Amino acid sequence: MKIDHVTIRQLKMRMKSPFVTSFGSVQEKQFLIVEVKDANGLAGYGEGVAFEVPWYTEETLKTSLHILNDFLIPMVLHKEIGHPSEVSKLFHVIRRNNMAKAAMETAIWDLYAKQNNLPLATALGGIRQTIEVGVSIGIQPTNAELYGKIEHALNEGYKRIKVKIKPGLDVSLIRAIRDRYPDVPLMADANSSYTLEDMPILKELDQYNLLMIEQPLAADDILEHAKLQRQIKTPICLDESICSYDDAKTAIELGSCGVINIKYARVGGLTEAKDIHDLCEENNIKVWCGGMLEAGVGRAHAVALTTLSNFVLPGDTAGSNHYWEEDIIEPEVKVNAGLIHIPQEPGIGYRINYAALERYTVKQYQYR
Ligand code: OSB
Ligand code: MG
Repeated sequence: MKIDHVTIRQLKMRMKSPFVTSFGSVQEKQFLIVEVKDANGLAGYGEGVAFEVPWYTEETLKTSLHILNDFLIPMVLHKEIGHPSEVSKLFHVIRRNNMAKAAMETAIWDLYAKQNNLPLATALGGIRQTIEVGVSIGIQPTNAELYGKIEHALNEGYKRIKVKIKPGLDVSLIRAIRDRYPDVPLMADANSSYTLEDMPILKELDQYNLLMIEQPLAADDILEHAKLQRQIKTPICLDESICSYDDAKTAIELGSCGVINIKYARVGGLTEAKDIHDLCEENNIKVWCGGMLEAGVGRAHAVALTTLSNFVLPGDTAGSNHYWEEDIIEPEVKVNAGLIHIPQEPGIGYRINYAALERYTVKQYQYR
């Protein structure tokens, strides 16, 4: 396949409410949509999900634009690409910058699937017609507001609740939630806010029957997570620590986790995500699909990825209406009784809502 034309759009969309974690808050979200077109005008889409501030990983919206503009686009424009799985190898000469890479790599996967008249899920080797979905609830100003969000999510049918914790907002919060909802499938995400010094607090969480605790320690603490996992019963799920297949291999060998949250954007694209998925499957490590507060294009890629066989736990792929008044795809991603039905149309399976896309675009760059 050959790419004849690339368009990068920078979008600004306002979320229904701010999303707050241990590292910061987002409501006005700026992100990128990459469009790749072949000579026939067929288009594939990817989303660049880096935030404006480098708190989750070192990338930002601006570094993504720089890496795409100066390095990644020249590597693919007018070049012969055999298969989308070759793109991540091509990008190996550029270190890290995984979200920029994923924005381009996923767009190429979408185009490839459309050229071959296949749903992306099928092109990736997916086996599911429906996927199970949970929600991730950010830190709330009050417990009453948190309960309101939990109840809303449960009424909508979401299959598990993830809440954010941080030092000072942990044991008492989880205890309060457990008292109110004794049987809800519940997990906590610390977004790297603890150290091994906090072992007593993390041990105390063991009594609340959490499905897992996500990323308690720093991103580069793979060894420390192994030490922690030996001391606590609750399975550790790694998020920020796993940026590549090699990270996953190290974590598995050291016994740093029982679960991995796979985000294709954090690992550089769908091919690397699939490789990590396969490695986990061989090693009996369960995986689920994480989210980056994506709009529809990014969500669609996450939904397709989740159809692979070892995505056995509900993911963070909440429906479009969870975050947005209006999404940039049609139909929007819909969650019914906690399930998303996988679209059967070629590629990501959702059409672009061009009117909405244009309305949210604040900058646009063309490459021919
Ligand atoms: O840690 O999983 C995380 C959002 C932004 C950055 C990091 C994380 C999250 C989420 C939200 O938890 C997941 C989503 O619904 O997209
Ligand atoms: Mg996380």
